[in-house]
Amino acid sequence: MTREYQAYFDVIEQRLKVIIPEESFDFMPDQRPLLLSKAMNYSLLAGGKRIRPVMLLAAYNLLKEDLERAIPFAVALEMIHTYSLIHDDLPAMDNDDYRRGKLTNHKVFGEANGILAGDGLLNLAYEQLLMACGAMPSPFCGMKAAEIIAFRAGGQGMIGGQVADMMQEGCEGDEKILQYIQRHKTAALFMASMEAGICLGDANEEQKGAAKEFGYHYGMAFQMIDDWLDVVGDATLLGKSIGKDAKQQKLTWPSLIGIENTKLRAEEHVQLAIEQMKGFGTKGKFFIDLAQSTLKRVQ
Ligand code: GRG
Repeated sequence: MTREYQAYFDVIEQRLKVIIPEESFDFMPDQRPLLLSKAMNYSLLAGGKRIRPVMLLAAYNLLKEDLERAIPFAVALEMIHTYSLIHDDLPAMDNDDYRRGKLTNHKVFGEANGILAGDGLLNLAYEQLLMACGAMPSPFCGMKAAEIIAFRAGGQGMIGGQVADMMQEGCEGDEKILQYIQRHKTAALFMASMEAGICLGDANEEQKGAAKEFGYHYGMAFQMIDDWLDVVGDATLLGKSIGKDAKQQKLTWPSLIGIENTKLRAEEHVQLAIEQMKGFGTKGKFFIDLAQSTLKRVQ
């Protein structure tokens, strides 16, 4: 973790730790039951890398210095990501026992509470976004950033990618289908990080386009490396089970083009991501290092 990444990471952690207080509010009006707060915090505070919110803050910092304005958007994005992991791990989806090095949410709290903890995080994310927009002197850019996050997380984004991924299990796929799945299931939230962050920084159209493309190429490389690690990674180091893609007959890059070509393709996406940072001068270095670091996981 670079010093800059650590600084963004700390800001996110501090905010996430206090957002869902674990007090005994059972049966008090307008309060969450303690069980729900615990289930939401269990996954939210389970030690994620916080890449998406870090990217959102760093994208904002490409253009603006203060961070405060962007923090609620970053926090909301991490909540959406965490809800998607909780739901993805459910028996009806990927049926996983471990996530972030711990038992999955439904393994600890039961399936129904797992679903509801995910729902709770998703709703809290939108509450945060709306509150942040409401507090802005001129909310237009906040509303645009919130719209981007909603779009990329929704049916034309992450949820669509997840549905396509499940539709494809056990079927013979091709590159077009796999591109669709990974652009939406994985890259969409990275695109949201970059687009929302830069939008909050009052970017021009060219800057918005470059940030979006960075998110896309970074996300594609990220998922390719994830697929690669699912074949040859170490479950203890990754904090999750491996070999699941093959067992579930998932359409992945290693299954379609082979393990070596997957790595080469990831390298191409990293290169394309880095090129997007040309217009940002020395400020783009954070993202260049970030893109290069994805490949270090397979070296
Ligand atoms: C349930 C709507 C819905 C969507 C699920 C996120 C997702 C879509 C599925 C999770 C499984 C998966 C392989 C997703 C691809 C993205 C990915 C590798 C997520 C893990 O992200 P990291 O590595 O995790 O950033 P941490 O724990 O560090 O946050």
